[in-house]
Amino acid sequence: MSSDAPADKRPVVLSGIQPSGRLTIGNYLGAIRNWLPLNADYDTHYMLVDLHAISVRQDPAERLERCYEFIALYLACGLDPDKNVLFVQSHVPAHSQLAWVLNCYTQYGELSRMTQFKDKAAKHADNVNAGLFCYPVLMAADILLYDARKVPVGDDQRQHLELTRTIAQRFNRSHGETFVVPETMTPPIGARIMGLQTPEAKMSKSEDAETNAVYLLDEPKRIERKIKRAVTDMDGAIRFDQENKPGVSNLMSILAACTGDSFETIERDYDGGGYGNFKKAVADAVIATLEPVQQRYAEIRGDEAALREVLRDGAAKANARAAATIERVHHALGFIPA
Ligand code: ATP
Ligand code: LTN
Repeated sequence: MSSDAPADKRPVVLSGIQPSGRLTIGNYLGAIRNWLPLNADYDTHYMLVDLHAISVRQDPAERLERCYEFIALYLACGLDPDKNVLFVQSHVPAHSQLAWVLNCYTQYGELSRMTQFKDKAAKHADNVNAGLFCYPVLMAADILLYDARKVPVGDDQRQHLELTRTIAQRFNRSHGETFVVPETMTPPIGARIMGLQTPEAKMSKSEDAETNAVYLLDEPKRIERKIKRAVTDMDGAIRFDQENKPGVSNLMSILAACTGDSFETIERDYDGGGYGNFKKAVADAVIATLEPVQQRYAEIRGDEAALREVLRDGAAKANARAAATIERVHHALGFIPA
């Protein structure tokens, strides 16, 4: 380990979200909210992965707006910059530097098997760029740069985490212990939120029709309308059964995640009362959960200078740790010290 390794000895947690689309209650209930308590036991790092986001085309003015919006939402959701390192990927050049090195330790065949690549390549057939293909290598660099032990992500990212472990182990075998081999940290049960119109598929921030997702900044009336129109079924029972009643089960998951109630309690309270009554309760719970976030957002988003100050501070901490890793890697590779 380098002599300028940081003083905080707690294990590192690291995660990130791409500034694509708009943050949904899936991102909040499945990711950001679960990040909040981790700083009690871990040295937590949360990023906005803007370098990843350019693998899909987006208007730069729109991207800039999204980046500010996402960072303001991180803060509004309760991520305290005094207790967590909050930063933007492009502010730390070491991500791109390490990604190149790791590209040379990743096989073409391995990247060809990534299901996210196959999905995104099919969706963006006119722009299957090398960045989209090498996306998991940049993600491995994000994680290995900070010696992260735990990476909280949803199921969809498991395959990328496995590849990160493979790359780290391969490098360590060739050059001696250089990287910490990270583990996935899975969110609690019930934190996988499905689409309101397509409850068989996860609610997604960038691919969905407006009515399929509840966005963190949706107004209460809009939230109520979307939940009222959510797909259910014909039998009228409020019962958790993902296979046969995916719509009702998803609404139950949302309600449980917002209120902390168990599925048994929800069934007892709402079964027999009709879907209209149940949906009203779900909408009220979502609105009440988002209200404080929306209020804080309105205060925070207006002050871009303060947001940039937070990011400068986060980048300084991240850069210090990342630079130490790059030095270690370059030494392991036999590069002349700069
Ligand atoms: P995109 O549509 O841009 O691919 P996404 O909505 O799938 O985005 P990501 O940026 O891929 O979001 O994921 C950010 C984090 O939110 C990840 O940890 C992911 O597991 C989590 N997440 C995303 N969607 C959901 C969901 N519907 N339910 C629970 N967690 C989710
Ligand atoms: N690929 C992830 C986002 C991501 C990430 C990371 C998550 C990029 N770098 C590092 C955890 C750790 C996604 O699509 N959700």
